[in-house]
Amino acid sequence: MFFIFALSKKQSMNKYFFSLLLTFICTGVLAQKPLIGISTGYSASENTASVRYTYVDAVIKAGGIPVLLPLVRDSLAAVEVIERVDALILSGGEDVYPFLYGEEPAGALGGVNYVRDRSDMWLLHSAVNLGKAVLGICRGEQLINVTFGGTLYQDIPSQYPNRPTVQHGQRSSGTLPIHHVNVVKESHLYEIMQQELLAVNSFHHQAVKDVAPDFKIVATAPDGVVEAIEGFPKYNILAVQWHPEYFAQQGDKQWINLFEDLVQRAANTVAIKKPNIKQPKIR
Ligand SMILES: [Mn+2]
Repeated sequence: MFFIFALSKKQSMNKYFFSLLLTFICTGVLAQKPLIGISTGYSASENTASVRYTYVDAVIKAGGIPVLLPLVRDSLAAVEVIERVDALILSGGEDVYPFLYGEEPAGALGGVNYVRDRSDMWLLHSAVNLGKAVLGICRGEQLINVTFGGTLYQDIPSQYPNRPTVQHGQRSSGTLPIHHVNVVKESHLYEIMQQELLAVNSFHHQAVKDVAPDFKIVATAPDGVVEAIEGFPKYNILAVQWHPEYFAQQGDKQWINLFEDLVQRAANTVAIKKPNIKQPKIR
């Protein structure tokens, strides 16, 4: 608008129209910054929706606009929300409800939040149907695996074969990497990170057991625990077991790249006609 007001009366109409055109082009460029929806945690007892600020800052640093998504209570609400964002981050949180992958609860199962499981599954289902890019983080990764037909270890320390040899439930700050992961070289994750060995943080006691059809394991911890899965080329989904947003918030360029990848994938939406995905059905 400054250009328009700065015009003197002596300037020709051509210049006026040129300035107007420039304003529209600038506005158009700014409008292309993608909206990145972030699923939030839900507390029934506190009546709140919330998410750690690390996610918000990571998206901003990657050039996206973070949009916090509160719980959706039906599939239609999920479609309405996902239609308006360009990509979805499924954030961390509670254990996934074991009935969703056909198991009875193990003794060491942590707290579950079925209302949130259902909401996240509807959001994911909508994102896949509408061809929106997805990044799953921690619980988000586990929920993606379960939604597409995979299973989980409900509790690594008591269920993982031969016992895990590295600490997955770290007791130090999330800004400190606590174990390494080996990245599969033929993977989208490797294309982003350009490294076969990554140092990551770890705040989980559950992990992927059977990987969902059409997904592949793209990173594992030294003890073999699954640390990342992806659904390319069928699904526009990358999911990691660690919390890259802590490192991105600190300004670590390599980890900001992971969120920039989501921002880039957000611009490339292709609708998939018949997703092979389960609807949550619990009685
Ligand atoms: Mn871990």
